[in-house]
Amino acid sequence: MKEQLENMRANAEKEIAQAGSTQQLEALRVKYLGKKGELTTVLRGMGSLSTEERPVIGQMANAIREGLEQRLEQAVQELSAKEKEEKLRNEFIDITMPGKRKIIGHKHPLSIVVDEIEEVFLGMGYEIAEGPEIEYTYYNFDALNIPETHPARDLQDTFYINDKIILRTQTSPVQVRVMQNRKPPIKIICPGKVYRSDAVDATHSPVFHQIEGLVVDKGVTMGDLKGSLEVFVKAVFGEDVKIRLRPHHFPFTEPSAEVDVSCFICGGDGCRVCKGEGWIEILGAGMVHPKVLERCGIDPEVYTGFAFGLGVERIAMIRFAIEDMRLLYENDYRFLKQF
Ligand code: 2U9
Repeated sequence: MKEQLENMRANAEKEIAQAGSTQQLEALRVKYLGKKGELTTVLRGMGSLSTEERPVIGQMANAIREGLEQRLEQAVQELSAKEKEEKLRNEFIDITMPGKRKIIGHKHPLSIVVDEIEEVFLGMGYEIAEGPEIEYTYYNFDALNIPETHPARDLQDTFYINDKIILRTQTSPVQVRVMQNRKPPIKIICPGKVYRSDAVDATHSPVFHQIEGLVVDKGVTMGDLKGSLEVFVKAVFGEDVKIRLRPHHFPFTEPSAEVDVSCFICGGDGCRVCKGEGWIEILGAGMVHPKVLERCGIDPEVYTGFAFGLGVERIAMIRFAIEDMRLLYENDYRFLKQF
C-alpha cells in the first residue's frame, strides 16, 4: 500500500507541475484528493492492514494529502497571477487609436426648409395651424370660391374618396376651419402634405408639401403681404434679394399675384439657376376674396386679409439647386448626405 501511495504522490506531483491552467489544477484536486479521488480509493483498502501498519499508513496518507494541497495551492497562485497578467495584456485598449466613426442621421432637405420657414413666420408672430389630410369638398373647394365647374375639381386632378370627401389638394381648408372657429385677428401658417392626381416627373409628385399663410384683421393691406413675404425671402435666400409681384388669378384671392424672387445666385443678371430670367417664381398670394371671408363667417366690410401659398419641394429645389424632385423621395444616402 505504501508503494501505491508513493506512486500516486509521484504522479500527482508530476501532473501538478505540468498543469497549464487553474482549471486543470482544479481537475487534478478532484482527481487525487476529491471524495471519489485516488487517495480515498487507496485508503479504502486500509481495512486489510494490521493494527501496526494502519497508523503508519494513516500518517503517510495525511502527509501526502497536506503535501499535495500545498503544491496545488502554490500552483494555483502562480497560474492565476499568470492568467490575470495575460488577460490584462489581451484586453489592453490603446486610447490613442482613432475611434470608429458612427453615421449620425440628420434632417431631410424638405425638413430643413419647412423648419426654417416655420421659424421665420413664428418670429413674425404667426401661429402654426394643422388639419386633416382627408377633407370635405366643402372646405377644400366651395368655401374657397372654387365652383363645381372648376377644372381643379375634376376627377382627373383630385383624389376622390366619394363625391363629398377627397384628399386635400391644398392646406387652405385648414385656414377655412380656423376662420370659422375663431374671430380675427388671425395670423397663421399651415404646413402639411397635399395630394393631386399628377404623374411623377422631375417637377411633379402626387403627394407634396405646402405652406400656406393667412392674416385677417381690420385694415390689412397688400403692403402688409409684401412686408411679410420680404422678411421670408430674405431669411431663406439671403438679405440681398428683392421680390416682384405679377398680376395673376386665383378664385380665393382678389387681387391675386404670382411672386418672384430676384436670383440669389446671379443677383438678377441671368444665370443657369434663373434660366436667364434674373427672377425665380416662388409662390402665389393675394387679398382674401370677400366671398371667402363671408363664407367663413367674417364680415368683409369690417375685415380684410391676405393669403399666400408655396410648394415646399419647389423652394427646396431652388434653394439647393436640385434638378429632379424625385431625388427628394428616393432616400438615396448618396443624395441625402449632402445636406
Ligand atoms: C384662404 C384664402 C386664401 C392661399 C393661396 C396660393 C395663392 C398659391 C400655390 C403655390 C404653389 C399652390 O403649392 S402650390 O401649387 N398656392 O399660389 N395659395 S393664395 O390662399 C388662401 C388660403 C386660404 C382661406
